[in-house]
Amino acid sequence: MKRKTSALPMLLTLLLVAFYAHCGRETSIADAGESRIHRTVIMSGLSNPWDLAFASDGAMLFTEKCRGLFVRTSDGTVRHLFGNRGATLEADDFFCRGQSGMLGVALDPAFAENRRVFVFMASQANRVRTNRVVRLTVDETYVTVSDRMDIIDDIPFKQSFSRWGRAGAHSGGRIRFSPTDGYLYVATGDNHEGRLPQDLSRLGGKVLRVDGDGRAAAGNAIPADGDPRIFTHGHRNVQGLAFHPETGRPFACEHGPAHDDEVTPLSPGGNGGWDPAPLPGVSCWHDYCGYTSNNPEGRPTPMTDLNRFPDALQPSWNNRGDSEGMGPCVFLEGPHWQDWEGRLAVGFLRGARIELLTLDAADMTTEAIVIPGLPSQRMRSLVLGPDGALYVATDGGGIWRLESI
Ligand SMILES: [Ca+2]
Repeated sequence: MKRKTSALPMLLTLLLVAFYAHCGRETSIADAGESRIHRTVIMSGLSNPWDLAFASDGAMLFTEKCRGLFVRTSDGTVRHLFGNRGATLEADDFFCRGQSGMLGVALDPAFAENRRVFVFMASQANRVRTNRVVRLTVDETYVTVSDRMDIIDDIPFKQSFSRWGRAGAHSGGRIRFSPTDGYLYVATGDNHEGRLPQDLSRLGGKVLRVDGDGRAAAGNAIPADGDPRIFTHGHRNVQGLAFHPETGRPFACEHGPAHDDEVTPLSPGGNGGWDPAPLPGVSCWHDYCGYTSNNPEGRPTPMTDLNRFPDALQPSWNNRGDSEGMGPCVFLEGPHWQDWEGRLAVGFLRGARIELLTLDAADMTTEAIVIPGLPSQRMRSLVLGPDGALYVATDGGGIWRLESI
């Protein structure tokens, strides 16, 4: 896209980059006359950090995919709260495989009073492994963890290797509380199983909406024979959940196959229009057409099939012709973001960047820009901190703080 440029801001940018390069781990980048970003490395050397959540006391909780849940308290102390051996509360059933493990983390909206933490994790408690949403209680000093309750224990997990990839693929895993309705939204994936996204009796390929006990939210608008916890269906592998700062509307940010990563505004009962099952006359390995074609015409299986599902949820944005591993997303809130306030920040894995989308009143994207000057990393988690800064977890093992200056 075109960006306003002139010699002076470009020169200032170069000077700032040169200045901060001498300051060690911090860099500061100007977007050619737009908002500026100052980056600080908060933590480094982590093992696949997957998600973050902040408490109002300054504590940062984070997950590592193959180790579990951790906290970094306001004095900088790091504790392993939940997961593998050595954690304050060990979970014998926890394991990591492929894309799955300890993924999303969210704090109860009333965390300051009830101390409840929620995580999304792979579990082998039963013969058929599943993904679960687990609720924990952490004391005020972050020393004890208790009261494990598995509020959702039946999110499908890909059991074994197939032509399409390893066990544990396409689990979704982001969890977020809506600041508007107070419910917990849970993103799940299609497990490389063709019939899962359109199957309203099972929880894969969906966005779920439940209360803190795992019960279906009121108003989920699913047919009587469907699972009442389902908020939207027909998804491939939702990796990001965000809530519009003015309307509260939930948005899903989703991996495409070889094409069409999508950002989709959601509505109760909505169908995302992904159906990787073979249509009559078509055959696909393991009955999964997610990387090929589900239709006799040979068109790639669409991320949003408006021919078959004319009422499907319309994506706000997609990167037609490519998939770059869209991951997390969050709206930038607060006047300190200047002209970036209200934009949707979207992180990419293979694409290794963060884009900012501008939405119109109908939630459609009118402009996308890249935050310039950030290191090229797989962006795994984006969260706004209580200080209004944007925190980023990368597959490279770092957690960054980005502030507008
Ligand atoms: Ca879709």
